[in-house]
Amino acid sequence: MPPTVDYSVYLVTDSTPAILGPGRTVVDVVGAALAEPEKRHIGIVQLREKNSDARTMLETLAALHAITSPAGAPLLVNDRVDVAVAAMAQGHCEGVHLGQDDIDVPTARKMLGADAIIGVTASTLDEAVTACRDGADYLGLGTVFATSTKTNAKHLVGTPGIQRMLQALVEAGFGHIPTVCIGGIQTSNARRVLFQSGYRPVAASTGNTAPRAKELDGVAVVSAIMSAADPGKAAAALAEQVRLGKTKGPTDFYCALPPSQVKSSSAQASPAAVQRILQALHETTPLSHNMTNLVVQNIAANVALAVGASPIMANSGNEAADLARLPGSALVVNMGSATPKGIANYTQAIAAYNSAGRPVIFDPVGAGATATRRAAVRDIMSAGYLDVIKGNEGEIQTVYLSGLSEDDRALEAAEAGPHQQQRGVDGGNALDAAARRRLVSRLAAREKCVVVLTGAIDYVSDSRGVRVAEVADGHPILGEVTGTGCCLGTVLSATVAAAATLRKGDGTSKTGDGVEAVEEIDTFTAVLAGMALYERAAARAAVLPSVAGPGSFVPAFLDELSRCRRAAAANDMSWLA
Ligand code: 3NM
Ligand code: MG
Repeated sequence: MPPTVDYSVYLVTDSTPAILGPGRTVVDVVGAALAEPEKRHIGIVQLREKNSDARTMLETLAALHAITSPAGAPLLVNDRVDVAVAAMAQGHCEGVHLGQDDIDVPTARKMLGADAIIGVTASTLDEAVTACRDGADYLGLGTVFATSTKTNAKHLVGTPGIQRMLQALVEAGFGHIPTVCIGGIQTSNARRVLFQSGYRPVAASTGNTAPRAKELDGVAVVSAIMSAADPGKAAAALAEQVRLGKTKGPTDFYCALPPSQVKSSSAQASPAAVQRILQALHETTPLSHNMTNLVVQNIAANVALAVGASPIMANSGNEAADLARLPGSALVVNMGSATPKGIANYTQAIAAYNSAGRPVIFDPVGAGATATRRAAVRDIMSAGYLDVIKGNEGEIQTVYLSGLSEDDRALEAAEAGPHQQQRGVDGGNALDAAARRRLVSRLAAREKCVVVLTGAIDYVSDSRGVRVAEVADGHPILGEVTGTGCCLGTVLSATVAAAATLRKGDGTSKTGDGVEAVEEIDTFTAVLAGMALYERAAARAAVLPSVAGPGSFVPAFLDELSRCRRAAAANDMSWLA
């Protein structure tokens, strides 16, 4: 039997100068990375040399084993079963890692014996399940994100692809086989990658026997450690992010209800919870950082002020790190005027907010309209964790389809009807109520974030895809003023940021007036609170005697937003009735 391994941080070496940097060797860097063996930040090491001869590899393995062995980390060799056989005979190696073009697992097992660790890289469901059937001890799943370390990466699978592979393993009876993911994993994204990749079946919707959940056991990295100025510090930081990803997910993700208690039907925020969140908003004045389109800058800033937030309209990604550090800040990425430079700014800002643990609201404006925008959606979706995705039917459908494999897309098309080519930023109206519910729930469960599909009735799913709320408030006049959809994103940034201030570091609620239950203050509830304020204010303003049409509606709407928020802060919720 191979030894038990801690796969949390799996170091894969690379000796190319571009990765290693000047004046250092692989042995130097591995030595620095494992410098604190008692802390065991790295559980396993793989020597990966694509252009080295066997004799040199054996020498390097001997030098590495003198470091890895005292640290309790097994040492594997990439691709080369022949080198592994020789190194194991010398006592300098514990196994091999095989790609799909290398010697097959059963043959490698015969060559290396039952105690060798044999790992396999898998990019598809088939490869993953087959490797387990063949007797692989663990799997490396990827490529997760584009990486300059492996330039010939064939399949970029993203976190949804990892999730599907974990599901396939569970369903094939291989839920016990450890897995790591590889490709573009850094300290900045490890936490949310661990969280988003996890397969967590929705027990409530599958009936009697709940299938088992499966999480990644860890991450495999090259550049995150091999290129780090201080490899020991990098290993420690990465180990900490993996630990947090396994236990808590992204900082702002919070859903306290166990699956057995959540309702699969409608859910609404209680007036007490809405009041508590709006009061927190009023008292803390969270920063709403908008990276938004040219059309709505002014009205979105005014809406932010009206609901009690502090708006900053800043489209440069360079500013994001400073803004993300401010207490209570939240980011809105609205891709309405997306340009290639703009998209690079968005992804930079998303990474900064993810690192700071602050919420991100994504508004995929006009997502399906052009090939450029569809590409932008893919770039943004792979840039980081998005706490809330808000859009109309066409936009949400585009986001959903963009994360599916070709096969799954065909299945979806057969089930839900063909995806319409989106015209401009119009909503699209192909789906009935049941299909809209299913869409928000599936996208939310896959991305593990709150999803809002706006329309005459809005559908809001919690981040498990279990609770789907319907919001049927608002007024048709909102459709006669430009930017009212975008402004909802700004309001949601304010309420989600305010809700975060009501949570303690461990994610549970600070006790508040009238709201005892911790589940009341999750991101889902914060979104429902924002929508309640926005739509009720619109409905109230639209029927005022002073409002004769869209022109006079706008100032009345701003007044009502401000009035309702101030009333909530003063414990008066009569406006919501
Ligand atoms: N294998 P970095 S991606 C070695 O997809 C390797 O199988 C991959 O490097 C796969 O951590 C990869 O620097 C490179 O992105 C990972
Ligand atoms: Mg290989």
